[in-house]
Amino acid sequence: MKDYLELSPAVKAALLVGDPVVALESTIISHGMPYPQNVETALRVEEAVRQAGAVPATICVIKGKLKAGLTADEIEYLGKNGPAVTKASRRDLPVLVARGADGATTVATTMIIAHLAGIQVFATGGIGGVHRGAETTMDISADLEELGRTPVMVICAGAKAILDLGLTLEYLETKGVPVIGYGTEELPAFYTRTSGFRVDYRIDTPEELAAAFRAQQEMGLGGGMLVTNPIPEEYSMDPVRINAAIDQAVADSRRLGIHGKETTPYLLARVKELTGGDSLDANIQLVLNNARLAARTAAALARR
Ligand code: PSU
Ligand code: MN
Repeated sequence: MKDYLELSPAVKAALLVGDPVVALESTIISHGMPYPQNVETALRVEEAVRQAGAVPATICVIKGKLKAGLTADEIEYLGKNGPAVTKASRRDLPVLVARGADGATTVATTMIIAHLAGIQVFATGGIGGVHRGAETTMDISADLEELGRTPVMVICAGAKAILDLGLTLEYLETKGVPVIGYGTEELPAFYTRTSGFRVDYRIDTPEELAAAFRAQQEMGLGGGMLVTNPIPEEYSMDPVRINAAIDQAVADSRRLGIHGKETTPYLLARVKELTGGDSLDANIQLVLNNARLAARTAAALARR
């Protein structure tokens, strides 16, 4: 498997000596935000990781290679081509790699590649989950299965209410994935700090996050850990407004018969359209916030 992997010089050097590294995903660049804000954000997030004392490893598939650590040109390429780049989840990897093709990695695929590279901490915006209506569509993101099997800590701002948050938590419980609230008892809902659902545990420091992850792995439990970090108060959105936009987006996707891998990108883009630029600003700020926490947690894990 290592033959398929290509690390940037900075990532390789850091991993070799045990310095902290933070994985970052690329579907958020290609499918999660419009150009050029996607590229600007990806570069700012990398800088935030560096400022907080870790090496950023943005992950994607380029010409069939599983890459950890991208150049600014590679990030520009992913951002500029946007949805024309294949959104690559676990099931997409075999054919993309065999063809020498490109792919933007989802949370699931980023976890796979991070683990292969030896990276334990990964920061993103929101994860995929159980979609509303999944009891008939069976639309459940491969991100949840990956959290159940791959030993990477994923730091996000919770999940968007485009999903069924209650069912998403049930699924994670079944898979044995600890859901941690960073400084909160409540699951944050991406744009808002609250959702009405409780997390499993509240943890207040990067050191305790690191200790819990270390215990999970040393006991041989395997699987990942989900850390949900609420959006900073000053950037959080009005729940009534954002939830109205989300309900509208879900109704539109049903009317249009959107399904499969198109569902999440459609909903993300539609919510953005319906809320103007505000949701994009919130999105950018929460990713930066997660990147900083991930860097501090990776540093705590490296300090043992
Ligand atoms: N949710 C967001 N922003 C995102 C995604 C989800 O708020 O960018 C992306 C992530 O890459 C995630 C993927 O892993 O969508 C999930 O897609 P699906 O639901 O098709 O598994
Ligand atoms: Mn799906």
